[in-house]
Amino acid sequence: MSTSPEKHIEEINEKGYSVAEGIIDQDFCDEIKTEISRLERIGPPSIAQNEFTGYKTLRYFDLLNQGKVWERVAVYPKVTDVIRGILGNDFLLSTMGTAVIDPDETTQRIHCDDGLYGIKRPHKHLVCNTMWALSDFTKENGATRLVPYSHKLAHYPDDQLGRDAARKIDPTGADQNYECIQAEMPAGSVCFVVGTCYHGGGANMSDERRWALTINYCAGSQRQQENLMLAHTRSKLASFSPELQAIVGLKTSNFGVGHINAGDPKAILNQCE
Ligand SMILES: O=C(O)CCC(=O)C(=O)O
Repeated sequence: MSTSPEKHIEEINEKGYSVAEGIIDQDFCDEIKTEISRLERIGPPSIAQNEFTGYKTLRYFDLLNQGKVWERVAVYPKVTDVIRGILGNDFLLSTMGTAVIDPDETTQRIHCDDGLYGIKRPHKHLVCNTMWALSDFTKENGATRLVPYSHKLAHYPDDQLGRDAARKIDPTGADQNYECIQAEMPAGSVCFVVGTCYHGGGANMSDERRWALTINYCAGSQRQQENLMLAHTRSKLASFSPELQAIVGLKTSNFGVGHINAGDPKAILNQCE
């Protein structure tokens, strides 16, 4: 069973990740899976499949332009309560994707999600990812691999020094040079992974699909991975809930980042396209 947001925030700060079991209702998991199946019927995944993204992993993006269900995913309170404690009140939605791993997928390269910003480590929390288990995550079907305490390392995982440092944390065993645990969790759970934590998808050695989402948030000071302000028409933005409008970027952060003419960017909703 899941514990309080404070417990998860404490654990993320300490270990780099935390699993919140059973925080997504089964009905909601089913609704999301039905929506992913619909996306599959109407078109191919958004991203070219490659060694990093996986050859047997379905990754759909631009989800807020697909179905209404994604609007609820983005602002799911049991998730955003924890995100707020990690990234601050002015956090933003950074990118929403599916991460559905089919049988015979191999392990994904170990990486960290804020590596793309290239900021010298260690640094304060700028990104927090949430891995949503829509079906059980097991070692056999590719549960996310994580390197505990790696968020404190001074090097990125591609860096040889980073690999050595990770080995020092736990010198027993090796998996792509890292000692990983796997986020085994029942359907309806969410694994929070801070942007500095080394992690990667697992190999799916089972004969079943691992259904998952990767919903990624960033601090208000950072650029979002998906260009969410340009991805939606003004009328679409106007139809979002105030909370969703704020986290896609219709607000200023840190008292000034994201302004339009020194004012609240939300004013664009009253202007013509
Ligand atoms: O699928 C997973 O378990 C991890 C996914 C991930 O880390 C990524 O795609 O960046």
